[in-house]
Amino acid sequence: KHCILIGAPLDSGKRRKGCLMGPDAYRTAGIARMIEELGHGVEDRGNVDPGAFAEDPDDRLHALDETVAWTRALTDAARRGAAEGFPIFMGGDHALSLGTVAGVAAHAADAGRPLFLLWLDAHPDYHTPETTDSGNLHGTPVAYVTGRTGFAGFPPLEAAVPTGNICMIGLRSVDPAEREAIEATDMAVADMRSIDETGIAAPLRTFLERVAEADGMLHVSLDVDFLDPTIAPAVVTTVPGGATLREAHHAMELLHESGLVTSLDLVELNPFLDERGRTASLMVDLTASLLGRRVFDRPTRRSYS
Ligand code: DIR
Ligand code: MN
Ligand code: MN
Ligand code: MN
Repeated sequence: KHCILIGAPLDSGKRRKGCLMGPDAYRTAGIARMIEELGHGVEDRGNVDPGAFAEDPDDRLHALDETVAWTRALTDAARRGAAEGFPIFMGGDHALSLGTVAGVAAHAADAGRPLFLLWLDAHPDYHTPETTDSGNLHGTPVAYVTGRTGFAGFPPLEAAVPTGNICMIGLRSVDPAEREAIEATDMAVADMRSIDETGIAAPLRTFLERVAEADGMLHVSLDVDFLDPTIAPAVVTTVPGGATLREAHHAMELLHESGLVTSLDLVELNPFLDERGRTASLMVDLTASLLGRRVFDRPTRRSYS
């Protein structure tokens, strides 16, 4: 595998700052060295530049113009990255997926293959700019990439991801408008209650079988708040009752074994809130499992330097 690290220090998807420090936290935690040690190629393309954008006028939608600029730049970077290797987008908050998923979907369309999307998150991020109460655009990427209306000002989608190609795992904070919209779709959804009942492997295996049957490409979007806050405290939107360390590694190992994953987002890490880099290191460890590291019963505070 040729891994392409792409930094996306986007911090405009919500009001609390700090995600701009994410890409350098992953670098400091040794993400490139880890990838090399697993026997893959790795190239760090540095950080994407969003270009010029207007100041936030403090409207109902927070930092709209800035987020649109990032979406444009990241769509391009993702489309190119997906054509050239296995892109790993180091965030940055979840608004970065407006661009990364749009770009990867455009590449999949170029390649004549369907794109599937695995959303590992406490939240479905299925608001449109019209339904969001918070005005925080990090709550909207899944609506954008599936082609929902209400995204005036955003670049038109090259290729939409069908809702039937999406699986969400880890949900436990869903706003009423999102719930209603999701229930009207054929999206596969495993909330924490269903993980309690079936374990995390069951819904993931079912989804991976569908991806394999369709010869699909698979983008994984991993939000730090998918994880329980006791193991991953460095995120502003912590929600209790998240995935455990073992559930998360198990999911990553199943993804590796499937051989289906073609791109990855690491989002919502806020290193300013971290305890000695433990959340950054955990995200790097999970990426390692996704890329083929097998043994995970090890101390989480490990150094790659
Ligand atoms: C919430 C938060 N649904 C909103 N979304 C988050 O602001 O619309 N996603 N935190 O990860
Ligand atoms: Mn604002
Ligand atoms: Mn999210
Ligand atoms: Mn979330």
